[in-house]
Amino acid sequence: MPDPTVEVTSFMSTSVRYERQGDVGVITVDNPPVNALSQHVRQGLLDCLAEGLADDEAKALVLVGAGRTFIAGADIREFGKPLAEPDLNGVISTYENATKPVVAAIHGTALGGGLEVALGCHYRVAVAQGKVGLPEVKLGILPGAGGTQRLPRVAGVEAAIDMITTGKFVPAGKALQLGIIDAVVDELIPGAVAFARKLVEDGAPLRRVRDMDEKVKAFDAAKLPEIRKQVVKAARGQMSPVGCFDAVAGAVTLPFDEGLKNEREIFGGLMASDQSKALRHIFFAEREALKIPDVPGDTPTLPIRQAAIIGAGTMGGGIAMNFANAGIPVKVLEMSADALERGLGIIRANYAATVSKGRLTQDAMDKRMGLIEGVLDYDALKDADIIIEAVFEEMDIKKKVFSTLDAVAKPGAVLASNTSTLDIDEIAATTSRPEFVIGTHFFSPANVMPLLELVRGAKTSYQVISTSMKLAKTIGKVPVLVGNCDGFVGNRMLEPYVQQGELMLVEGALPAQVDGVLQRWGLAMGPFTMGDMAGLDVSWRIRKRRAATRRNDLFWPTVSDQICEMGRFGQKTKAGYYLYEGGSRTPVTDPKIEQLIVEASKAAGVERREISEDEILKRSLYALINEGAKCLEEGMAIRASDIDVIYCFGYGFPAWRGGPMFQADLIGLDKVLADIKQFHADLDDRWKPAKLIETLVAEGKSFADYDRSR
Ligand code: 3H9
Repeated sequence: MPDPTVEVTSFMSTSVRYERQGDVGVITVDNPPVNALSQHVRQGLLDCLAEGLADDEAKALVLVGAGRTFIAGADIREFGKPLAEPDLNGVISTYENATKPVVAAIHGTALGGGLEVALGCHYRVAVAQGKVGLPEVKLGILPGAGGTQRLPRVAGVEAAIDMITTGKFVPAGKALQLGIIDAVVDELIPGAVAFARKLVEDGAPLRRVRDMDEKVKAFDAAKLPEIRKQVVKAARGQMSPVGCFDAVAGAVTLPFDEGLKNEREIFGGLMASDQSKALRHIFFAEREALKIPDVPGDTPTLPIRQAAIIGAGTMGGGIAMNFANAGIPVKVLEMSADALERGLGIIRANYAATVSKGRLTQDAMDKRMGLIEGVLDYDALKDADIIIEAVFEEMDIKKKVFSTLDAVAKPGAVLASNTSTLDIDEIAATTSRPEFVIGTHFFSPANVMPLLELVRGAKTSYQVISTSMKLAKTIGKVPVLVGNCDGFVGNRMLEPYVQQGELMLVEGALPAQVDGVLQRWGLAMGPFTMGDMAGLDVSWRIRKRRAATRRNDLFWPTVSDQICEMGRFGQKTKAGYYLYEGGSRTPVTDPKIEQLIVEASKAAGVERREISEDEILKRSLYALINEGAKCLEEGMAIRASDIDVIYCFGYGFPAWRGGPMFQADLIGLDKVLADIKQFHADLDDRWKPAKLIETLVAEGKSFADYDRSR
């Protein structure tokens, strides 16, 4: 039913409309799902403003978003093509120069171009749950519609640099303190309309942010070089934070219009960069991964009101924290009171560390701890809607746990195994309900790492898949559904990658050299630093398990085994490939290990040679790509972009490189294939090219084409 108090004067655009509430005109952007600023919205904003200004009954105007949010930014789908008129900067300056007061009314998230539009309004109000932010940096660009010039004018230069170079969101209360908004209102439209009316009554000025330069003038420009250094360091090769900084610095050093021009120039360079393409790819890939082709989007999900975790070790504890953080009560089962107390103690210490850094209040910590209940008896799990087993990675132990669970868990409970390599069907077969069994491969530390590989067994039901995907989002994870094979997708790909690292050591490289090349390229860490962090004993155990079935015609390097035989398992034993003295996490080169590597070359009869940076990079990256292609052709990954999500969210692959499969397309699959073939000829059969790559190259296609065809 239309509201009789609202006078609808006309509908000029289907996505932006103008209505009047008494003496205040309301412009509503209605472009689901997030009111992005598509071309028709930009045009609608201009048309409705013109109508509001021409409406003699309207003394002031309010701009609001329909549905769940204010405007969440430019329409990212329009990027990469020539932008159609009207241009957003023009729309914003038209609002800024309007002859009646315009108030932006914010709920949900006012992001990117959305916040820039709000900053073009004369005043801004928000509901308490509203948030604002300029997250363009995460898409490899900068706020290109005046955000880098207007935000420092309202929030101050340091706060603006922080927000714009990190993309962090700021809640309404903080936004008010910073001066980004002018008031927090209880009810969105009534509050904004009342605020607008009061402006008219008070004869408040048409305040243009571009003219508000007290805060930028008060800032000491001499501080800029030092802040820039910090931004460059934190960016670790990503260009957009630095571009963002340089544009904000322009707000300090240049007059407004020149600052805008400077912003525009940097924006153009960033928008055209491969980094921005990569980051936009990952933005959409993360969302695409939620869509499972054969599982209907409207599959009903099971309610998850009570969770349970088996095992209070590092993994179990981290997983439990995810549930508590999301407000879901969780029971943690251990076999002895001592182990349980130790596990709960670690959780408590983790939370306390966050409190001490000021990132969590004591009250919130107490609430979260209150949601975690330690138990010692399987019987206590009988009410749980999901039970995640996080015990030792050994098939026999997991099987025992699952047959016990089958007897205890209520009908309809999801039974999940947190395994990183084991066969989920073999585990499911120990229960009478394999359709309720799914693999949940969390990454360590489980309370921090965003990726969750969900492993689909042969019999896992649609409902369990849908429930698990939804639950993963609820607990703040980035889920990717993968098939059931040894190592699933992420770890399966990691194996040939790490093997190339180990082979290169025997051929002539050293750990710090390999790690250094990959880190400089942007990876969070190279294979040896990563092995030391994860624990070298983990892969040692897996290698032993597979020793009987591995190919005898290939050379298998033994350096890692020898290091493990010395009792050096990495960071946890203060020594692995590197030394970690005094509990430090910084790897220090150990001449003993370098000697061991040189000896290993001798023992293998290999004459050590100089291994170039290019070779290290290609052999590492192409090992991932070739195995990734095999995962795709076997259907273990649904799409190439899912693999990119796995690598960027779980393995420290820089999002601004877009993931290994995106890199393959960027380099050109034909070039990648030619190099793989060369490695195959020069090195060994590990480099047999994946059939899918050969087929795609023969058809002149890329991984992205392959994704689109499915
Ligand atoms: C910008 O503004 C540049 C300007 O400075 C300068 C211009 C000159 N465009 O995330 P969700 C889609 S750059 C197009 O699942 P949530 C998304 O793909 C932009 N589409 O929802 C998904 O589609 P599908 C700066 C967009 O509730 C659907 O909406 N802004 C856009 O979990 C639902 O999304 C940003 O970077 C968009 N801007 O989270 C904000 N945004 O259903 C980016 C979303 O087909 N967006 N979609 O898969 C977000 O951070 C989150 O989407 C948001 C909602 C927090 C808004």
